[in-house]
Amino acid sequence: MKLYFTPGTCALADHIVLTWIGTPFETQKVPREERQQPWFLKLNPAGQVPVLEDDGWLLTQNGAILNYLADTFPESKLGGDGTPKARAEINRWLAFVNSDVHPAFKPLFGEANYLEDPALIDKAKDNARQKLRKLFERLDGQLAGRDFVVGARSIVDPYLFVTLRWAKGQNVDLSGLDNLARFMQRMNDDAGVKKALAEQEAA
Ligand SMILES: N[C@@H](CCC(=O)N[C@@H](CS)C(=O)NCC(=O)O)C(=O)O
Repeated sequence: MKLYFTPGTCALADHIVLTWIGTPFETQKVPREERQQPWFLKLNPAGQVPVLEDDGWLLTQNGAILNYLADTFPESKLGGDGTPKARAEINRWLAFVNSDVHPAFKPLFGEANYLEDPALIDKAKDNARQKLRKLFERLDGQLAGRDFVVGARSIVDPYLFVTLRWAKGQNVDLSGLDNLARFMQRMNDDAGVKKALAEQEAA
């Protein structure tokens, strides 16, 4: 398997999951400016990471990639304990992170620049921060009494970890969200997380 990634992006979630699984895999860094180059657009016409290549087969969309990894390596239990309900809980929170939390960052990552007016852009960014605060409050509530989002470690946790790193970098107010703070610490202390981060930094 080969993972195409840009350091610090949502592809870090897949990098951590592959590391947790312990299967051999290759990585290829795709610098930000290369994502619109023809060679990369052949892999993903959307010009986005992550892309996973498995025996010449290309898979895009983070939710699909994370589920594919969980299904390919069921012994990892990162897709639950095999029951439909456990998997549905994982997919409920994976969708929350992938479809609600992740896109809410877009104004902070330049999507509001078309407004051209710096005051309006700042307004859009502040609005995004407020929306994100509410989304993270829900995740903080879900983490009450749980070490990981659904209790046991799963494919959701690395994705949430990535978005928390972005939140810190973009000054989203996470004050008082103690369950999230404990989760972040647990992830930062994790050997697999440290390994994936170090590999991305060195790439
Ligand atoms: N819906 C896609 C979104 C992926 C995505 O937004 N990737 C970002 C990095 S976190 C990216 O490559 N952005 C570059 C771009 O959109 O041009 C997925 O879930 O995989």
